[in-house]
Amino acid sequence: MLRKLFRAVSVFAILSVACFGLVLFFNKSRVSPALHFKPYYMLTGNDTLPWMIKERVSYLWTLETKTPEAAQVEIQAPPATNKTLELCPDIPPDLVGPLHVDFDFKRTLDDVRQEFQSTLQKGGRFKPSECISRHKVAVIIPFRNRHEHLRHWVYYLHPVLMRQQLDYGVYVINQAGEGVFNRAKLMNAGYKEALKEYEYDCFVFSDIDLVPMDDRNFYRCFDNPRHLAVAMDKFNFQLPYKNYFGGVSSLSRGQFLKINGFPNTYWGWGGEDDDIYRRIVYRGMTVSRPDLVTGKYRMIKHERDLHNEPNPKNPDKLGRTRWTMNNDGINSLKYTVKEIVKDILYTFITVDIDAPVN
Ligand code: BGN
Repeated sequence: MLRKLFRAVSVFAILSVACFGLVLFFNKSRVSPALHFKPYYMLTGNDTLPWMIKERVSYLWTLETKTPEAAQVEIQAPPATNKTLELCPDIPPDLVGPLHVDFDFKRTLDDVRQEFQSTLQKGGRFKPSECISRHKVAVIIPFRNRHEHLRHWVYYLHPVLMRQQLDYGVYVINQAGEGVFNRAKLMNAGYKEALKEYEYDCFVFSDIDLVPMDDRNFYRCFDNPRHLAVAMDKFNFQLPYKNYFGGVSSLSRGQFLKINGFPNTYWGWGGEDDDIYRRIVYRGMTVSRPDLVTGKYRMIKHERDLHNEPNPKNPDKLGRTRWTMNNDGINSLKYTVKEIVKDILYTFITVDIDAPVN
């Protein structure tokens, strides 16, 4: 009887070992190469025999029951969580070229806010999400009582600046009070205020009533100061004169400082842009420009502004730029900030520039 029992147990033990051997043999090809050299149980740090057998069998069981897809997923690298962005290409890929621009449409500022509220950050700030921009640009707009122009400007310019993949902010510099207007001094104040917020390396100075007709006209900085508004409709899509530097221009921080910024003393209309042109030349730089097709602009028609009459003193001042530019500029700028309002479309900064009444 005892002998029978012993024989039965032996046969059962032999059969068990044989089955285990077979399972191991048939699953060999599905175990990763690393596991051939270093068995799974040796990787676990627990090497009691029953535990090893249990682990081995359950491991092979999981291999057996997995679908091929699931097994595939397991050997894939984990999905990248914080993808590193690359620098944007020098030529942005989504530019469209010539643009249709008209000012008849009755869009309100609120309409425009609605349109851009999901793409812009407060203060009219933007940076591309798909790459790291090569250009940190502050767009500075001297301003007073031109809200009807502002809505057109933001409507047309934001998409252009976005397609150009700029890391940019729009700063509307509003002259407080009813004194004589001073475009260049407002632009100096804009330069200062923008730099308080962000490390901009490029400054585009734009009149509020000028909209580019081609998105290949880059709102960025170049090796030399750039004049962008070279072909305005009001000048029959030509430069009005060879040294014209009005409307829209860009200067890097270094270029701006090299000319001591812009003059603060041109009150009223005319001459400050010619002064800036001279500063550039006197500091040994040239003016860079787009061609007359890329550089086309539409100007919003308007009545002449109040308190911005041509100043008869300004032509005379121009003759002295070479000497005055060292002491009249960013190094002598004085103004006070009255208010800063962060709209979704722009940062609106009201400044007191101590303007004479007449
Ligand atoms: C010029 C003005 C510029 C103006 C252009 C275009 C002067 C200085 C007088 C010697 N220059 O005549 O400021 O941008 O016309 O309108 O007034």
